Amino acid sequence: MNAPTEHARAVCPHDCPDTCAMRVTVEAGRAIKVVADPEHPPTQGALCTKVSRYAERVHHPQRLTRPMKRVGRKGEGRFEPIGWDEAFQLAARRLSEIAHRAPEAILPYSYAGTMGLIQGDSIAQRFFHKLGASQLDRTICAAAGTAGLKYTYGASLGMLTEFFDESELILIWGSNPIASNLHFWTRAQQAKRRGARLIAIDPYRSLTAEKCHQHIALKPGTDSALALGMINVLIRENLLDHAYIEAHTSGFEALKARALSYPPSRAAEICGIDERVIVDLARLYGGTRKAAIRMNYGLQRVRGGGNAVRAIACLPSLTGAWRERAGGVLLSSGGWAPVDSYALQRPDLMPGWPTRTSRVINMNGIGDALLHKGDAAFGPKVEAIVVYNSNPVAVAPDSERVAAGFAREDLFTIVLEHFQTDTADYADLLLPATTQLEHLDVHKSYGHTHVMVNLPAIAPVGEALPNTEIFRGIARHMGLDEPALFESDETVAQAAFRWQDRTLEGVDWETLKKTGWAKLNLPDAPFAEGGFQTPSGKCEFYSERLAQRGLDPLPDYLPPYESADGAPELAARYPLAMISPPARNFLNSTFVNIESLRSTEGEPHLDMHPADAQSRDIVDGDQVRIFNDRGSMQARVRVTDKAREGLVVGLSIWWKKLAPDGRNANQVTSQALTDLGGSATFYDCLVEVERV
Ligand SMILES: Nc1nc2c(c(=O)[nH]1)N[C@H]1C(S)=C(S)[C@@H](COP(=O)(O)OP(=O)(O)OC[C@H]3O[C@@H](n4cnc5c(=O)[nH]c(N)nc54)[C@H](O)[C@@H]3O)O[C@H]1N2
Ligand SMILES: Nc1nc2c(c(=O)[nH]1)N[C@H]1C(S)=C(S)[C@@H](COP(=O)(O)OP(=O)(O)OC[C@H]3O[C@@H](n4cnc5c(=O)[nH]c(N)nc54)[C@H](O)[C@@H]3O)O[C@H]1N2
Ligand code: SF4
Ligand SMILES: [Mo]
Repeated sequence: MNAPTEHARAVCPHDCPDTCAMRVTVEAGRAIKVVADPEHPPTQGALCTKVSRYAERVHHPQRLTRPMKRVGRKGEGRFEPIGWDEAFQLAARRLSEIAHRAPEAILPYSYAGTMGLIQGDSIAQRFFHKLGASQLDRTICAAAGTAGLKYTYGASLGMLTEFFDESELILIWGSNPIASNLHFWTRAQQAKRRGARLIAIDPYRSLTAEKCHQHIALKPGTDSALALGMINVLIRENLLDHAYIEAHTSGFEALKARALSYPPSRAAEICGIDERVIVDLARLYGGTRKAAIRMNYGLQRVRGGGNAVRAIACLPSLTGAWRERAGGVLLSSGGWAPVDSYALQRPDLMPGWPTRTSRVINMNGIGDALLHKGDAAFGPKVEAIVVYNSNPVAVAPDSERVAAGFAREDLFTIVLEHFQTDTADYADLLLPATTQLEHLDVHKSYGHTHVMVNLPAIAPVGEALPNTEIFRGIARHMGLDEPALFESDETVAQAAFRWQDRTLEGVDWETLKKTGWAKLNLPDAPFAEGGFQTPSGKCEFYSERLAQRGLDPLPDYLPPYESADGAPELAARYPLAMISPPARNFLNSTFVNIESLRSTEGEPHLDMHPADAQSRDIVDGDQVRIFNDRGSMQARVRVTDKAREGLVVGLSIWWKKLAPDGRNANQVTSQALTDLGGSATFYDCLVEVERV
């Protein structure tokens, strides 16, 4: 009895482009080991360090195992355990009362704690749609890039990741794959061994940039200028594939006119790099057949993020790199999978749908939204917030305001979590959710093109329940009788994909459950013969849809809100640009409470250029205060030229309560939104730094 058993069919649930397949070893009902599924090609036989420790996280002594209600003051984090029935009743009573009066005073808040389509946004969305609650615009991460791709290619589509190892040139642009896209990095290294040249484009000499042949350290938020400078050279030196441009793109003449106003000298000035670097880069790019670009979201967390992605996305259509399967651009492959969002989320359950839809609140403005008193323009004051799959008090920008919002005595807060996070401390009701090893889910990936199934390996830990079951419980106690709210996870899973789609030929739910994954049926070189998903079917250099919205139809450089170009007066007071990209051993704020991973990161650091340190009388190892008008945090300085002059880097996202000063980088980030998509601008942030 109880001999260890091996379960295949688990999927890493984290917000990571790699979406690994895992195998779980279970002994006496406990998961004792999680390893890579050796048979799943994209996983390449290895998980990252973080998720190799997944069993430690699942059975962590601090896992939430019982529902709890608040007994202390808001934010104090003191709770007492209650039964599920009482928890459901408390939730149902309060939500019913508000829903009856002002359904839009209820706000769901969630992101990608799990990327699973079932425990992500299925029953939860149906529930909030049925109530007529406000909707959340889920824009904290990728919305600018998503919009950039949509207006250029038609959807989140790109090169297939498996062909990067054949590339002759790879531009790793706004991406740090050693930390955040490990399985791509393995392929990039294979390409390198075959003679490919790797170039990192990043203001910071990241772990990845350090290992590339060349590192182009531009100023943050200036990528569109670099791309337009490259386009200028490609055009002037005729490094173009005219046949491809003619057949598969639209708006070339207009783009040409725009790019001619970005000679390399001007672009170099904007980017803070040498003119020569741009000319050489463009010549190399234009002269290489198998030229690939791995963009990632790091470059679009600034005001001009959408335009930057658009400008870069134009490059392979100008040179015809798309003709090669090892050429093109990959930012996200998420749009290839035939996910049936309508069936999963059922927007038709909204009262008055489709003519009347609910108020939409952009999650990047959650601080302001929670502090808004309500008026005709905004709608009713937010009276209840239900948080799942996210930790906004740590991850959302302008955190002083976020925390002040969550601290409101009159706000009813439900948090579904694995752990008592910074956000959980503010809950009125804290409900224990299952982890990926304890529930069913299905996945697509934004870094490869497989669809996958995750089957539960163990029973729920303690009294934890899947998100879906928690929402069903609340709905039942509210007396709702809409059948769509009570479908089983397996029924919902079967509706998650459009099985008739040609990309899923020969695959159905039963076979997918058995095999664990299926590779989408796609051509190796998706745009070799055009076939973009825009209204014109072309790669749209000029976007009619943007023009119709009164926006610039062509990609352009927009100075960051917080920069010497964008706000000279602010830059005089706060001269340092701060970015806070992911730490290798955390996944956003997940894993910060896992001791072994936190101890590897050590403590909050700030990387600072020697010249910037010297002029502030700061030496390596000093404790410093980082501040601007929004707030401040402390960190230990590492004086290093990894950060270009004028830039400081604080790898993130720390739990505030596990940082020595109880604060993190989002104390200083802003709620301002990007040009397209309404995305967050975490890396568009000016600060000053002083020794404490
Ligand atoms: N280990 C680990 N892996 C992760 C995550 C994690 O927290 N930890 N997070 C996951 C999530 S949610 C996401 S969205 C992805 C994010 O992964 P990436 O998209 O790779 O994004 P970032 O780490 O934000 O940024 C990558 C690089 O962009 C650089 N950068 C910052 N600003 C600019 C700019 O203006 N221009 C350019 N060219 N570069 C810039 C940063 O210095 C950084 O080295 O990773 C996922 N994977
Ligand atoms: N300063 C700064 N801030 C950033 C970023 C940055 O680079 N710098 N990156 C931004 C980006 S790209 C992103 S994507 C966001 C990420 O922000 P979030 O999506 O909030 O990601 P996490 O911090 O990982 O928090 C996810 C939470 O969901 C919980 N969770 C996981 N699975 C489940 C489940 O099945 N059920 C329930 N109920 N809970 C679950 C986890 O325990 C975890 O606490 O942060 C953003 N914030
Ligand atoms: S976090 Fe990314 S690399 Fe690590 S196991 Fe999950 S999918 Fe794979
Ligand atoms: Mo993200």
